Amino acid sequence: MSQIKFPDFVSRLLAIYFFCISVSVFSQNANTVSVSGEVTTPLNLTVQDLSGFKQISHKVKDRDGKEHEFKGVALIEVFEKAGVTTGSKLRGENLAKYALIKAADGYEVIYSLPEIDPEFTDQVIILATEKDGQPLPNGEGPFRIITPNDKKQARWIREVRSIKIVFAKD
Ligand SMILES: Nc1nc2c(c(=O)[nH]1)N[C@H]1C(S)=C(S)[C@@H](COP(=O)(O)O)O[C@H]1N2
Ligand SMILES: [Mo]
Repeated sequence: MSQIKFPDFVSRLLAIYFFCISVSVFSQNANTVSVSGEVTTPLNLTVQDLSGFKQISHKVKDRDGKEHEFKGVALIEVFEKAGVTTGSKLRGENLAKYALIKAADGYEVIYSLPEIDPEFTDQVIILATEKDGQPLPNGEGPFRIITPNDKKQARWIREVRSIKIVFAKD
């Protein structure tokens, strides 16, 4: 009896083991946004983590002129949590830093830090997690950048996976 059941038990255990590994490998990146580079505290945030931040909404028109309400957190708050040079530290050489934002489809955009910092601008760029009261759908979320003052939507990067703070080098 046990001679027959033992290999069965082992193969089931292996199947569960590899299932768990693949779930963690494939879902971790899709469900989190990482903040890395020139930061004191690298972050890996879930939608759940961001729900603990102050929520900000922007009513904006999309590329087709249709109005949507996006909700999420101010990018500056995320940067402060990660220890990016913001506020009074955003001077001197730190003014040559930028945020490189990458999406699941390989699309990339950059923002300079003063575009994000409230000591330089009144625009509040958000890392949105909701659109019209719903979580962002597949292909758009779970995270999307919304830049209300940009006249083109090209930097409203969908499916954000990572944000890296980088020193511009020449
Ligand atoms: N990840 C990702 N985000 C993206 C793009 C893209 O190709 N990939 N295109 C951008 C461009 S050029 C525009 S105009 C808007 C279009 O947003 P929409 O699909 O919500 O209309 O998404 C922006 N965000
Ligand atoms: Mo576009």
